[in-house]
Amino acid sequence: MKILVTGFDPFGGEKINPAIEAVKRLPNEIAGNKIIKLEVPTIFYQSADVVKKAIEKENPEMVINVGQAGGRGAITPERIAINFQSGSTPDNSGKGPKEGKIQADGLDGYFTQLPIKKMVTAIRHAGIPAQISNSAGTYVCNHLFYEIQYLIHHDYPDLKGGFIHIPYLPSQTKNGRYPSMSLENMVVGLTAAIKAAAMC
Ligand code: PCA
Repeated sequence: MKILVTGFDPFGGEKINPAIEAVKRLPNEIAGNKIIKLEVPTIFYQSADVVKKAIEKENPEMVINVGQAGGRGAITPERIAINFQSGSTPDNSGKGPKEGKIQADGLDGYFTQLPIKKMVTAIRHAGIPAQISNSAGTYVCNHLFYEIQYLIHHDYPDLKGGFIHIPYLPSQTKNGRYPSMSLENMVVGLTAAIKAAAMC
């Protein structure tokens, strides 16, 4: 199977985003599945355009987007993408989102096609904290997750899509005010999650 794995670039004044750092360090093959890695700009609409182009070009069977969720203490596969965007932090274009629906004719929400329970179990078996998340927020991560789900439901019915949020790196914890995870553990956890997803 061909799996497209994407990671966001740094945003919100951070110098680093663990998402792209961890994605870059994934093996090129996981349990016989080819891993295609892609950096995505943290920009509403543009992020989805970049991923859609990669889907057209590579025609993967699965797409997993990875983003940073500062403040979380575990690797968190997301259950649902919601048709709403808002947020006061400007994206990397310097603008905030236009608050409201992402797609006027889209469903209120789309559930991931990925086996998130099995992925959480696999990450934990690898010794890394993990739990299901029921909200990817309303910022660029949920926007991308929703746009890819909308694409799947309209144009790619056989494509499986999902989103994984990861914690801050130790260097980003603002003097220990937030939990963090080492890059090595993120790579181990994501690899276990991808392997579990590909087996279903
Ligand atoms: N996290 C942000 C956007 C980019 C990223 O890595 C989010 O959770 O929306």
